[in-house]
Amino acid sequence: MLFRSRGVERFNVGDEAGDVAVGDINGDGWQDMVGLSRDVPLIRAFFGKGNGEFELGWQSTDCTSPYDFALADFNGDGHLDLIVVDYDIGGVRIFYNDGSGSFQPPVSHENLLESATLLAVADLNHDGAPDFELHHNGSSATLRTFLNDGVGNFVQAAQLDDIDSFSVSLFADFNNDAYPDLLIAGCMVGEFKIYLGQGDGTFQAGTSLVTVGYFSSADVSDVNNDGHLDVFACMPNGSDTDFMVLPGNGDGTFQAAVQTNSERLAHFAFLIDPDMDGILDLAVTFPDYSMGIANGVGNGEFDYLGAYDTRFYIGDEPIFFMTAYLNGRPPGNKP
Ligand SMILES: [Ca+2]
Ligand SMILES: [Ca+2]
Ligand SMILES: [Ca+2]
Ligand SMILES: [Ca+2]
Repeated sequence: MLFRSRGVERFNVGDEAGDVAVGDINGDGWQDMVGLSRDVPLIRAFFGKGNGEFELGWQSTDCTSPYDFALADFNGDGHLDLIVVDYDIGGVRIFYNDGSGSFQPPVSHENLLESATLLAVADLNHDGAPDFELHHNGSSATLRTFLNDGVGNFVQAAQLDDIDSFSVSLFADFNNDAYPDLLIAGCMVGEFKIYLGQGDGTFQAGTSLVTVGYFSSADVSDVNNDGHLDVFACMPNGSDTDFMVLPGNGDGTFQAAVQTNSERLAHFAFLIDPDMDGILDLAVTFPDYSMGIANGVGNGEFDYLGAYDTRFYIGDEPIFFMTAYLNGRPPGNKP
């Protein structure tokens, strides 16, 4: 596997940049990127040219304290819209896409959840319209879900009050009933819980899967290729790092954790398949701001030491990471 760097291309979204979202915003078939800065505040979209290059396509300062964000078509017109959590209004602002890659001034939904900082988007009731959950990262956390009527009006469906502080949340269908389930894990205690979706935006009582202590990143995918979604976590612990995979059984239950123990420290790790052999590998970032690829074995274990053969420098303190087909259409031309 060979990554050919064209040099580091930097896309400035200001200080205190957060995550990045990828999707075809302007409808030309190429993947575009959105990023934001909390401090300025500033939101910017960069349009992909299909060859790995990007140009600034749109920007807005129409937000007071933006945190998390995502791309989804909230009004069902076929164009990806941008939803941004705004801490100051305790809610979200939705920038509707006019189809050319320009977003209209945002529609604000205020007072949905005080101090909201994080969101996840999924179609919770399977009606074709994306819904979302909001929660905040404080000492006591609450999570609320909101259902979309199909044109961008939202009503609260559920509230979970026993959320761990500093938690991540991911939607995935763990029991194969087509309704998104919710995985919530608190980064400090490291308790992973799933809440099975009931198809109406509400959930069954949470089930604790495992408690691992501090972890830096978590993900959901079928790591061991048995057709069932598994849970992944990267757990740096001072001098070395454990990678954990909880193999799912496809019915909402999980097997005992499979762990890869390393002898060296990694910061973050994310599941990707850069060599496209159908086995998920790990993109691992290291304390010297380089990253490498740890090859997946296919059973939930990883060849961690291999990551040292593929290291390349990416820049100061990488904390977020994602992969996408930036220089071409995804296989099968999936959206
Ligand atoms: Ca839309
Ligand atoms: Ca829905
Ligand atoms: Ca489900
Ligand atoms: Ca699996």
